Amino acid sequence: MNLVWHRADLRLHDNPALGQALKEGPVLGLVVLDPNILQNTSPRRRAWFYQNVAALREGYARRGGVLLVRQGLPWEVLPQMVGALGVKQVYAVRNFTPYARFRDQKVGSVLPGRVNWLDGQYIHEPGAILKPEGGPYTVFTPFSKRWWAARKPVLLEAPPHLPAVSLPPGFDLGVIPEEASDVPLPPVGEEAALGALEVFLRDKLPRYHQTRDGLAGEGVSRLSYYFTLGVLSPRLAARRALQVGGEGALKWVNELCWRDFSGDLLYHRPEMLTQAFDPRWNDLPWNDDGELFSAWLHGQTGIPVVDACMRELRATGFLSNRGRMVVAQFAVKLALLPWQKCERAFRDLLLDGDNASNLQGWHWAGGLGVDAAPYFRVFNLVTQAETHDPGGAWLRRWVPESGGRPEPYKAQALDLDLARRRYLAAAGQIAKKPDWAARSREAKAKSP
Ligand code: FAD
Ligand code: IRF
Repeated sequence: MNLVWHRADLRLHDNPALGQALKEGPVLGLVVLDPNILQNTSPRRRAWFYQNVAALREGYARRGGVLLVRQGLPWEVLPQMVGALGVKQVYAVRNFTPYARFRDQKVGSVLPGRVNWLDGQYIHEPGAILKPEGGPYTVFTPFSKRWWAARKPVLLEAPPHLPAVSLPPGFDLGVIPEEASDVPLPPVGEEAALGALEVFLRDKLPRYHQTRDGLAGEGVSRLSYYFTLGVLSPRLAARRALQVGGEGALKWVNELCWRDFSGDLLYHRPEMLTQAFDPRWNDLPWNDDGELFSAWLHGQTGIPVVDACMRELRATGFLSNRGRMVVAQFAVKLALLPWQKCERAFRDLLLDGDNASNLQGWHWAGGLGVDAAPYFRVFNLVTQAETHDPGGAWLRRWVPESGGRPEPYKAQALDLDLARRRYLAAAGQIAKKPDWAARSREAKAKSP
């Protein structure tokens, strides 16, 4: 008997860990409810995780299989399960966050020779796309050129049936906790995700390149919360989009490339969890103002576009990419709030909250050194709303006090002109300093 340990791959379709395990014989699925992860997240996100685990269990059951669930530290739970069930081998899809690598290294060391790591969380896994001369990319466009040119992985079908397994009599399958979410959750499970993918491809993909930037998030797929938990295979999604084809498809798959780029950045530079990607930006004059932070977080700054974004996010667990850029840039460049605190609070509100993508988004929007975004680009918060919510229907919906107008609807929590000047003065000084960290990395990459 072999074990498939599901983590950020809550799916049976295109699951290389399951595919490999099935070649060897009967399999049992396992999810370990890990207190290190679950105690560090919000109720809405726990609820989303639990419900997708329950859907995976149903998927196993429908095919004649079993998904076990246990609570505890993986490096304690897995050896117990291996012992109790006479498991020969464990199969898992590789993950890449700093915690995942710590955890998986520990599990590997308590089960030597028994854990098999497979690719499948990304289209091209972190570490796979390197510069011709070696070393990771820090700028998206050259990364993406190489990414597009790389041979794409072979996809796997969901198995129609799973071989029967016999468990010791009375063996506990394990309970999946129930937790109330403070926002309505999207339909759960891989069938729902695959269905939503097809609807998106049919209705929105053809015009995606023109509509993706709207603040209301109407032209986009809203599949991110499935990708984050691996309920939907990004490899399959990209393949289906390219089969449909057209300019929209190329743009959309390029966004999945951004997802891979995010994973790659964090993999090579785990210090971006707490430090600016370009450490010179650590020296911005940060302002840990509790009142301003709270006004930002609760959508009470008086600036309609910022408040609409944060209120929508609080109420739904989702926000458009444009909206995310606006509120992150406001928090970092204008409010100079400690970005680590904002990134964390923001992630807890997102159903799709993902370490790597969220960090990349914050570093990028905040001008902290990811990609080539110039520091001096600071959004005008009125024109952002006018351009990306023409007519103001989205603003009116989330900030009725604004009447749909992009100008401040009450005294602002921050004087924007002053803030902009303060940021540009400080950033201008920083940008003049030599980038020693980048030079030393380049020197290291070049040295034989
Ligand atoms: P679509 O436009 O339909 O794109 C398809 C998929 O591509 C997305 O589902 C997502 O997996 C990926 N993708 C799209 N844009 C990006 C991007 N810029 N970076 C990485 N992947 C991308 N995305 C997350 O999944 N989790 C996060 O925690 C997260 N935090 C962000 C924070 C900030 C400050 C910013 C600017 C962006 C963040 N993003 C995050 C990226 C992006 O905003 C969302 O992935 C996207 O808005 C989700 O909507 P969608 O599924 O409709 O995307
Ligand atoms: N993975 C697990 O193995 N166990 C858990 O309890 C997990 N809980 C999660 C909760 C939420 C809100 C998300 C993801 C998980 N995951 C859990 C998947 C993790 O992303 C994955 O384990 C990753 O490797 C952790 I969103 O770094």
